[in-house]
Amino acid sequence: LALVNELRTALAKGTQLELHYQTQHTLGNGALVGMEALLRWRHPEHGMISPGDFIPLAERHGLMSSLGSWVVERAIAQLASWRIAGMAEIPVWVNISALQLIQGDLEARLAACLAQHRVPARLLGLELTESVLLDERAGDIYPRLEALRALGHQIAIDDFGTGYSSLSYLKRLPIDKLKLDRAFVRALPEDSADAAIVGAVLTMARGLSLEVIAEGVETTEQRNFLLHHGCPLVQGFLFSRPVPAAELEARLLKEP
Ligand code: G
Ligand code: G
Ligand code: MN
Ligand code: NA
Repeated sequence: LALVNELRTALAKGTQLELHYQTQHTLGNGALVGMEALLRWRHPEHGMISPGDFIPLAERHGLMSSLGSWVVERAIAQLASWRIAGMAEIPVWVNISALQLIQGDLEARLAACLAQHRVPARLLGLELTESVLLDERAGDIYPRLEALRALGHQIAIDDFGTGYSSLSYLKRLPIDKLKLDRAFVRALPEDSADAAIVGAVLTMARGLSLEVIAEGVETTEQRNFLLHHGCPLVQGFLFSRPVPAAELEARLLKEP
């Protein structure tokens, strides 16, 4: 209970929360093409707390919607300051929780915040997990995604392959990208079942004109397997860990 009160205070003051950024690359030439914003809580006594630990707490205590808004606003403000500084324009992807979608005013909030900061929506990608997409409390997801894409956002299915989305969903939903969950990447190339699954997902995605980004790529063997099987994009410790914005700025200045 003490921790949740501290989280409430941190949110209100906006001081201990940070977004870290993990880069995303084209597999062929390693070009920087995107980054995922990942929430961090720098607690004065406990050190860095992972969202895996405090997001469930925020959900239980009704803080998730303010936390989600904080993330979106922080990411947009960061994009704005990078734009003003003349950095390369690299899209930032944020994780959207079920609650943010259920609330119903996500589209309006995003549009208002982007307009306020003069940031084009194409620079803010939205990652939704299969369970978020299938959450019936959000209503018919199809027009919601259409509206977000009409604003200019790109949409990715996060942790793809670990949820329950059916293939008919994939055919129907207006999305741009699949983020192949790192569970399928971990044992590549040795695990023949994972190799078969990854190969099949890549083939299917090509047929559906969906981009695939493989998550959790840690070794050159994994990278080579993915390259050989035509995976276009990667994210993982082999390329970069999630880092504070300041650490990324040097690289953004260097990119063409
Ligand atoms: O960065 P890390 O591996 O610690 O993230 C753990 C989990 O927390 C991941 O599933 C990630 O998607 C989730 N996560 C990280 N940042 C956010 C965020 O801003 N919003 C939501 N909803 N989830 C996040
Ligand atoms: O669920 P989501 O995909 O949003 O979670 C992203 C999380 O995955 C981040 O917390 C990040 O720290 C973690 N991650 C990113 N790359 C790697 C990697 O190469 N290996 C491992 N083990 N974790 C990773
Ligand atoms: Mn994600
Ligand atoms: Na994921």
